[in-house]
Amino acid sequence: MKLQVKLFGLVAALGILAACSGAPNLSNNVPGVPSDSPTSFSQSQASANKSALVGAINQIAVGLTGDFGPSSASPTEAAAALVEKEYPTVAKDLRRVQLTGGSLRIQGTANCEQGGTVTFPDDGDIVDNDGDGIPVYAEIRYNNCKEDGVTANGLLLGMQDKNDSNPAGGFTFLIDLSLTDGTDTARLALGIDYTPGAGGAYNVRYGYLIQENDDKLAFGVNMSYTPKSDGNSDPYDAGFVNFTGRFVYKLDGENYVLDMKGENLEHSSSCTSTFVSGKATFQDNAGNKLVIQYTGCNSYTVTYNGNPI
Ligand SMILES: [Ca+2]
Ligand SMILES: [Ca+2]
Repeated sequence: MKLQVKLFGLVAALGILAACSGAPNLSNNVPGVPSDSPTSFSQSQASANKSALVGAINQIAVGLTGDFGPSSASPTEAAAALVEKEYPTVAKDLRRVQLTGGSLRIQGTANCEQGGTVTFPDDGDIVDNDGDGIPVYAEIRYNNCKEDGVTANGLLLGMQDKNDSNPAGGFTFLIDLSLTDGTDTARLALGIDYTPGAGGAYNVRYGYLIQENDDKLAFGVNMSYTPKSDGNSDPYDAGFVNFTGRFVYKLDGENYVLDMKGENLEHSSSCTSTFVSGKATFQDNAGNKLVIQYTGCNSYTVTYNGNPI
């Protein structure tokens, strides 16, 4: 399974897992569909912002290929890469607090350079009863950890098996960090709540939230994946994605909130950058629609109320 392989790689790279009594339910903290109310979205706004919206949909297609990012050894690097284009300051802060591979071997508690701690798992506490590689609960947590003038709190990484007696029981993955740098404050949350179904189908609640001072970028979907009936035994080389969700963009004076819908977006493992058919729709509070219609790998049209933009 691509998603699980991806997360396996992440955890293997870290080389550690933890168990924790009284573990929180990570699923509750996964950023879901944002609650912000949709706003108006004019044709000129659509033209000016279409690349960000196309990028958000293409990012889902890229995620299905199993690539978490160019530097999947580090969850903060993966998160930084995800927000690099829209949110360079947050990306920079994430990299500044990023731990080195060496220090990740430390178990227990480590002191941060300028105060505070990072709590790490203890190998001896790992619990994975169903042997699927997803621990019943694991986390790496910043506790007022100060490095390079940035103070970090929260989860650098959390993982949870939703049913540790069933390898097909699903899992949750969460990054949830608060960063402060002088008077600047930022929060980054990135989560995946995965529930497998029959025959390789699955449902995912996926979302991220990036806030810095008054700026906010948020994206959340409830998504289903259905394998394509292509005659082979691999459910993940081809399939269809459907979702509903919302996109929030409040950055650099630009401000819009749109409902999102994905319909029969076709994933093909031979295309690692976009969907190859199907459509995604962004709709404002007055029914105006920006539609991305995929016609092949790296081939799509973008329209606003039916007119190409
Ligand atoms: Ca497990
Ligand atoms: Ca197949």
